[in-house]
Amino acid sequence: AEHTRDEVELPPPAVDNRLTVHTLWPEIDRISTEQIQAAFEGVGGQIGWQLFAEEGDMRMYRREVEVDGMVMDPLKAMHKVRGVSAREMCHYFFNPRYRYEWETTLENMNIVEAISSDAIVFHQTFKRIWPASQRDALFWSHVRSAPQHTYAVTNHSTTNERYPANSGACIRLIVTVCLACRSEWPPGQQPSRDNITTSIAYCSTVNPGGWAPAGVLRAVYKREYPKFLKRFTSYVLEQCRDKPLLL
Ligand code: 16C
Repeated sequence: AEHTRDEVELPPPAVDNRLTVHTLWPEIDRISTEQIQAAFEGVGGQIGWQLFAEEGDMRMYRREVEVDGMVMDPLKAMHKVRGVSAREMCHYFFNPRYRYEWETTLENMNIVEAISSDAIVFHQTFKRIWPASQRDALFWSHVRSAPQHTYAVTNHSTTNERYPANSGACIRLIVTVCLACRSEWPPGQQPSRDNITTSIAYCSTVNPGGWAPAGVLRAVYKREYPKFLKRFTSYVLEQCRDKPLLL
């Protein structure tokens, strides 16, 4: 059968062999496993999580954490989307081809190393937040499948000799992000665009890496995280419209 270009680039159902022989593999495997597990743990009953945004099925919580006066508030968001699969959601989040189309904080993105079909190292510069210095990030990104129709992308900061931190105009921020998605459909039915529901758990911790005013930073993320999740989910819905469901 003919394979569409999208189909051959979908997140693979099993870990790519080229990744398991890479020096980063033990770290990528450990952090991805931890992040995916934590992503689906609820925020209810856990002390310190505050709801700060709610719209339809989307809920966003944060914990206020400051280290030496720097805001490092962890974020946890839950959402539900009908009509797309977990694998499709993760495909659009992981694949750099689509990033400029949904990522509004981005100024520039470079591929530092294409490790495998399921792992890439990225260097990104972000739009400047006045009055702070511009930020950049260097991180690996890994997409994998997990039991119960789950796919997840984990992004975690790393280092690279060719991209030294704080050497130019940018301050290097440190990031750990996980987008975990799980699909469900009514028991006994065939999954289709009409009956599939995907639950999304998005967790993010950003260490600004250097001084940034706490008030400005909190105001920016309260606006930008909801904007990102709404924009990204509607982008994926739009991309998948009239295409066959890929599980
Ligand atoms: O997860 C997201 N995107 C992925 C692909 O790009 C990847 C990115 C992670 C980096 C997230 C840090 C973004 C910092 C941006 C700073 C500039 C924002 C300017 C916006 C004003 C127009 O995993 C989606 C990421 C959604 C990000 C929402 C914004 C979070 C702000 C957190 C505060 C950062 C401290 C900056 C210190 C000045």
